[in-house]
Amino acid sequence: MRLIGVRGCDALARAVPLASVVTPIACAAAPLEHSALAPAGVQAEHIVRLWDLTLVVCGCVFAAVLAGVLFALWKRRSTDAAAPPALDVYVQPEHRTQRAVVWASMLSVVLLVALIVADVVTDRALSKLPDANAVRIDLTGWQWWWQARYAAGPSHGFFITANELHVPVGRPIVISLKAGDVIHSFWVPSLHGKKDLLPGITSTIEFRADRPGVYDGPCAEYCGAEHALMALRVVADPPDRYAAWAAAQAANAPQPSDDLAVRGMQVFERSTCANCHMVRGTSATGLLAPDLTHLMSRQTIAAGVLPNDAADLTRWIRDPGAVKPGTTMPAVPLTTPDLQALVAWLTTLK
Ligand code: HEC
Ligand SMILES: [Cu+2]
Repeated sequence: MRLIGVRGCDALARAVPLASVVTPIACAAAPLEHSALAPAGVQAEHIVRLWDLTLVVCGCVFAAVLAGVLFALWKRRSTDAAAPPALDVYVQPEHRTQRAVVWASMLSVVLLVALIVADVVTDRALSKLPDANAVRIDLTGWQWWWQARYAAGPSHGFFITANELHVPVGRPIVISLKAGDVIHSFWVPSLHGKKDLLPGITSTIEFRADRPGVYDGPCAEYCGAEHALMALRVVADPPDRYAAWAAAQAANAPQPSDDLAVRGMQVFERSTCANCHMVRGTSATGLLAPDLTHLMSRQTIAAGVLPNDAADLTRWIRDPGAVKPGTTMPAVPLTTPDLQALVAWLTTLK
């Protein structure tokens, strides 16, 4: 049973005007998938099977109850309203009705127990994903963005990125979830159910993407004013593409070649940007904000709020609070030529 297919961009933008603001890039590139009913991995499949079973059982019970009510109403209407009420039922109990109630109650219990069993079986299946050869990622939720640290792999070193996870198709992914400030919730419905990120506690979630795609994961626990502007994206790539992406992420930022970009890098290094942001290969080593070493490899900035291009980078840096009121990134006073140079350099961070 698949009630909703893969979410079409145009249809989505029409149905939810805000979504077109929050996920502007999705429509230009691969469509963003966001449906627990169209699973893209084994964990989401277990969950959709449980959902299908629950829907069928509850649907049948609902239909049966409705049929019973309609039958009773119809029977009531067909009796003669003028006739005196039959009081003998109070003397001689209605054995047929009693039996029907007992059977219906027993059936309800059996169906509820069956659903509980299905629930437990699903839970056990979810915990059985083998984690040999897993990709390990530490994900921290911050108000209002996601920081992802990838453990070093056989072909690449440790690296940090933000808001966009890449994962290889067919390999288990083990994510340690932490909250930097308040409670957030990881929820990529095409791949798995929800898991909260709790301050002071590390939880884990394991899943596997079984087909390539771009999966949408809005923060699923109210975490403050910009909770709705805290999108995570999981890009599932074929293994070779993933390997190339990871190797590129682990490399240092390219050295700027033209004068404008060199000047932009100097502006970044000597202004407050470098206190919060890290760009490996420069003197900027801040860890309070998204790692910008390979900024341009991401499709969006500010956790899915703006497309990642020169115009929107300029708009963001000039006044982050206008785009995302309450964000901890301040508007850093810069002259227009400095800002232009800065953006020119940022766009070289491929
Ligand atoms: C006080 C710390 C702080 C300072 C200073 C700061 N930023 Fe940020 N920056 C942040 C935070 C936090 C975010 C994430 C905001 C969000 O997505 O909600 C961010 C996001 C960004 C992004 C988007 C990154 C992404 O992948 O989404 C860019 C680009 C950026 N900052 C550039 C700059 C530049 C350039 C400067 C200096 C002019 C600067 N920042 C100064 C904290 C800071
Ligand atoms: Cu959140």
